[in-house]
Amino acid sequence: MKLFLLGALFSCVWFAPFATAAESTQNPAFQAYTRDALSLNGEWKIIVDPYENGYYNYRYEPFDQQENPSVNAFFTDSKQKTPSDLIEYDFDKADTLQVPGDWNTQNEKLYYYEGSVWYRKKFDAPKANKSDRQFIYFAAVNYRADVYLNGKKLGVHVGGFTPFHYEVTGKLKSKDNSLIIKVDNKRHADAVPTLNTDWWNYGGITREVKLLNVPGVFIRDYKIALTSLEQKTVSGSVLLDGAKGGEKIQLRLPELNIKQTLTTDKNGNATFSFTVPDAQLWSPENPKLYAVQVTSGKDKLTDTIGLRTITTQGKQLLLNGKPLFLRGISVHEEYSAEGGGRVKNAKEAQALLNWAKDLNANFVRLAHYPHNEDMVRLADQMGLLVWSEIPVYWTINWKNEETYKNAEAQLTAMIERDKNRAAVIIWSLANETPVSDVRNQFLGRLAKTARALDNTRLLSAAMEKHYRSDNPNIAVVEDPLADIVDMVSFNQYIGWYDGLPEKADKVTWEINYDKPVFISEFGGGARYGYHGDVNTIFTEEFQENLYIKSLGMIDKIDGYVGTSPWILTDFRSPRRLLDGIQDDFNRKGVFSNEGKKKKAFFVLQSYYEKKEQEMKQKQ
Ligand code: GCB
Repeated sequence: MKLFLLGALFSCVWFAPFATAAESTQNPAFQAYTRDALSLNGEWKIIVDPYENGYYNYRYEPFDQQENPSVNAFFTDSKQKTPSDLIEYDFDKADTLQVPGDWNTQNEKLYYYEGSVWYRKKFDAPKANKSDRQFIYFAAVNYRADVYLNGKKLGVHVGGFTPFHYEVTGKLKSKDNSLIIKVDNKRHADAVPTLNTDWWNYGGITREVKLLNVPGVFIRDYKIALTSLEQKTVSGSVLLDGAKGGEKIQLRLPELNIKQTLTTDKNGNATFSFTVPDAQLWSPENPKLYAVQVTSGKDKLTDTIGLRTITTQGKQLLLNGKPLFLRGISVHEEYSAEGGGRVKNAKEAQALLNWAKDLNANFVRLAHYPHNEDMVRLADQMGLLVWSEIPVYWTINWKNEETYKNAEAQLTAMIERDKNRAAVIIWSLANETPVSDVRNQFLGRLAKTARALDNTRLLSAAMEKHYRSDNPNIAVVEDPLADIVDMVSFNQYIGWYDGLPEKADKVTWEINYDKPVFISEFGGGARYGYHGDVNTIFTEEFQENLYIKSLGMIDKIDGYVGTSPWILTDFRSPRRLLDGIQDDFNRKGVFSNEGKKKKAFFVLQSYYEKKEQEMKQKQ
């Protein structure tokens, strides 16, 4: 009896509405992008299940905690054996959705849906050697994924924008495997992000799914960076999974004539360091990438990497030791030009980055969560510097340790995935979070984690301004977080939420940190094609004037090293309900959601052309 009670108590804790950190899968880094794999993208069967009928029995106990789960547990993927069997679902007859993809823009009935949808994919396992190992890899599922293979649970993952994987060695059948995911995008107060955001909560398997086949001992991860600009030293490490120690690894950068043989320690780890005196450094002007080949035993991993350093010196930002000005633009991972929502392939990512290039940008702030890997890899190729952030946005339950663990897991997964991308120069910890002791501690802990994982990049966070109490025309940025980060970044909306654009003529700034200053957001809304005078809100002229005034103001800020105005394109938000103007879109894009240029686009474009010339003259 006691045992039973204990069990009941345990299952209450276990089935909190959002997965606890302990429940959520631990996800050690896994460099999977360039590996050959069986794609599990394409058409998936789906069952929309708002009451989670396929998950809980009528006593609201999860089926997957029962020894003999009912055939009505959806993950059993059951079929009638006799005509009298009562089975109340049938994946074979169910509707379908495309993966990758959000469900909201694929099916009208799901436009506003927040809840659970079951996804099923059937596949045959590819032929493999006996000693090989298999992994199912998800590039991202928003927000919670309960994953089952052939009726057995593989695990739970929370967090909508980072990759995770499960080893399935020995769990695959040669034919007709059933992979089932319950995807749940309900929002929760204790989650990251929390209930309130200014973007659409797109649900679904939003990024690719694949089955990887690797040798018993394989290259799980590697890290490489230019660690000394003066000596041109490149260093890093390789991690073998399944290793005992003493394994040999070959590391090659053929174009630089680098051939190194490394030996693993007992944890399968091997470090390296060498100099590349003749290497070209990566920069927006010359985004030079070098091929890297890592081989060990039967395994081989290939990649391309850029070599550069990013540092600060007082108020200066330095790329490869030279002053850098960030001609930026903020970007949501959304491509609505062809009706779609979340970016679902490299072509859409490329379209967004091409628009940024058209602005003459050299920098994209990928807001407000880690974007897909295509985006970051394309930025590497196109010479666009990147700010990457986690969805620690507005209000977060700072006091809850589970919330902290969740944020830390997302930060870790973001850094682990993109640590070899030269384009990424900044990890951002948070956006517009109200100052308090608990928040400072929370973000302080995140900063420590980020620095321990990666000491070759800068840390920042989008902070806020206030006005001096004795002078309403002096804006101040003062935040304990500014002491922790490398670049003082803040969002400000003078001319939109804060007075009319003319106000920018009067305001001056007090930012007392010996650090570079970056304006991570400013902007205002305009409906493409809506015209009027500069004081008519939501017209292109209003937005154009706001850009002229804002750029004039921020240009005078001491230590100013760049900006990423809000935002590249109009994007869907449930907070933007004004009929005829917003129609569910935040209209602050310099492009419309169809990719049409508003007047403000041209203001920013010519400002960036001017800035580029100024920087060239200085060098
Ligand atoms: C902000 C937020 C951003 C919003 C934007 C707005 O400060 O960081 O997520 O979308 O303002 O449009 O209000």
